[in-house]
Amino acid sequence: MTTEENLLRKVSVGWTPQVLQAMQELLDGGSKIAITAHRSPDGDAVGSVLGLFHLFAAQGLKASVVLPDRFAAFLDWMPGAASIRFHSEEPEATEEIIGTADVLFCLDYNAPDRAGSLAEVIRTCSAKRIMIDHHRDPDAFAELMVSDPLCGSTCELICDWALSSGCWSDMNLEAAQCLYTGIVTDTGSFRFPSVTGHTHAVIAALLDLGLNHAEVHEATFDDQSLSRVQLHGFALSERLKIWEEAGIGVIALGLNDLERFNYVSGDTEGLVNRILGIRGVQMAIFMRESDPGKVKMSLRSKGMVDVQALASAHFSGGGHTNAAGGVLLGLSLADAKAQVDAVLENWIIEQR
Ligand SMILES: [Mn+2]
Repeated sequence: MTTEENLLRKVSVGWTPQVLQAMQELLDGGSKIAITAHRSPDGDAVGSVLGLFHLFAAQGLKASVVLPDRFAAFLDWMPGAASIRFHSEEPEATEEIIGTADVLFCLDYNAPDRAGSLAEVIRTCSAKRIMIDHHRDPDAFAELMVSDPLCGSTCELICDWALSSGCWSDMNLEAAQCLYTGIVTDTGSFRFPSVTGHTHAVIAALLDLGLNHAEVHEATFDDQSLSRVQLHGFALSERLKIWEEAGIGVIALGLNDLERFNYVSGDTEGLVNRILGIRGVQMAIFMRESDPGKVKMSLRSKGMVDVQALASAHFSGGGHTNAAGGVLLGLSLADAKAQVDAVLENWIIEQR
């Protein structure tokens, strides 16, 4: 059995022959292709849109990549990043791209709302929508859906598409670097339960193509500003509240805290995982005042502790069992903290 045949046995069940054929038909015949991902794009969002972009390019297909807003600077190094257009910066031009597309790829999100300011044009455009995603409870907004909540990243699903559609030979180094980045970032560097033997087999195949994984890690993780590292130190030493018996840790940062450390978008990424790294902590919550009256939340957990349920019930959010996000609107940071405290007190009682 060749490596490729071996890899094929475990590709996501989302890639049925029917879906593969329907997608191929949409790509054939000079269709105008646009690729999108969710707002506040993370490594998996940027990695999957650019990975697909490079795979298409290798097949002679030109695609436009449009994101709702800019991603954090630690992803700027990714090949093709400079060709991405942002709705926050060019609203009319990017709506035109999506509005006139024949095929619209919706990557790493499963409801138009997750694409923020692009939601309306995604919902109303005449393009055939192809959703490729791994979040739970998808909206049925796309004509073609590849939804696999058991898969650790959208980038792995894109690798699976390359394998199952027979275009793995188009996997160039640019695509490999982008897809590797998304898999690494969405799996917490291969540590989350969603990682499978197949995940590692796909990574092995990318390495065999000549991918320099050490370079990717260095570019992605070892290029932090001093003020960002100091903000993390401050947050952990001055703003962390631990609920020792319940195994919960909460950090809340206000606009004044962020200003003090010259905060730029992405600077608090990973902070929630530092909380989860504390012995005995089962649930980690990070709160950030993003505007007056708006507090964004990141939740992480270990094992069976379901932060997705908590986020969707109380914080207008969602995600995965062990990683979720949410938001509190119309509250000062102090009031938001009080509300989170109340929710957690109830949650602790329910767990008894
Ligand atoms: Mn993802």
